[in-house]
Amino acid sequence: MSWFKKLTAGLKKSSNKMTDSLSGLFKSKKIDAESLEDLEEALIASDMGPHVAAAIATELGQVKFDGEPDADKWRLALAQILERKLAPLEKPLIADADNRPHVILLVGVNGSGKTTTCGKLARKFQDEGKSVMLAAGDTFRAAATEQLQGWGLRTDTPVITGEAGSDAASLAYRAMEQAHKAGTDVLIIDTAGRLQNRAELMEELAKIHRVIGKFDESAPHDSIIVLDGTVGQNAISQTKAFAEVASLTGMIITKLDGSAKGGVIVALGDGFGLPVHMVGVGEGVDDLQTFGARDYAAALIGIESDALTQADSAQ
Ligand SMILES: Nc1nc2c(ncn2[C@@H]2O[C@H](COP(=O)(O)OP(=O)(O)OP(=O)(O)O)[C@@H](O)[C@H]2O)c(=O)[nH]1
Ligand SMILES: [Mg+2]
Repeated sequence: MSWFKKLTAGLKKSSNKMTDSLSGLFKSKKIDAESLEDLEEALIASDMGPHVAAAIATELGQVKFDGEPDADKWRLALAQILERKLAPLEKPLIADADNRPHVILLVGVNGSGKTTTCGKLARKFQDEGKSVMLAAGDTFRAAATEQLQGWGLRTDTPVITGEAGSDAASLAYRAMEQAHKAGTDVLIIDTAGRLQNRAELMEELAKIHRVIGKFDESAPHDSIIVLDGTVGQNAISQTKAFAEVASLTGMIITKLDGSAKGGVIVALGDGFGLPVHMVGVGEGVDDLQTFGARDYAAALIGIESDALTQADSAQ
């Protein structure tokens, strides 16, 4: 299955919910206050947040159509608005060859998909011809190290590990030394999942950050929060909390295959000024894709991405 098909299939729960509640609106030839309110509710239900949903509904109400609007025209107009909102979030994850190594730190709450994303990222950079090293910075559980070692085997990537219960910051430092010595292009550091309200665990993250910076003051070059795309608005408070301690530079949103809350990306884009580097659409090593506003907007509304490209070139 192509990545776009996977994303569209994955976001079906989101787009169905939206088109269901929009069907009344899409049938009508003109938009009245009531149908705009329905639209707003549908957007909120997909987890865009009330503020963004209201802005989008207002914008759609002001669209001027050539001739009579029909369901397809409404849908396209909405997708265009979403694409414009999402476009500033696009920023591919690039490993700078001047960094030896380029260090990527992955943080987030328990189970958001950090370890899996480490494995997928290793594959991505290897596909680009870069050498990669993984660091098992989740030293809380022995099973976490084994899980990352599994990804190391699958992707043929060396994994730096420490004893269970050992200091995660020292491990990160050691991993940087080894990656530097080996001339590795990219070092990806996994960390233990932590709830944002556990102050001592959040402080540990700040320490990992500081220690990495001692080896190379420009590192970590990317400090990325991995967010579970099915949690909806909770992703907002997670990002807020992690941004403070981990100097976040970007986001990766996982589990968008099968999320009814795919609109949350629109809300995340509104609040933090952080880009969405990539999105996860499955558990396999290749199920990680660079985020594209056009594809995402189309998938969220359940139309073909080509429809947006054609509309764009027709203007
Ligand atoms: N469907 C789907 N599942 C995913 C995706 N990314 C991760 N998962 C699954 O989510 C579960 C948790 O993933 P992990 O990578 O272990 O998450 P984590 O953030 O490392 O978890 P902790 O280390 O416990 O904090 C696993 O079952 C993964 O297979 C995705 O994009 N889609
Ligand atoms: Mg993990």
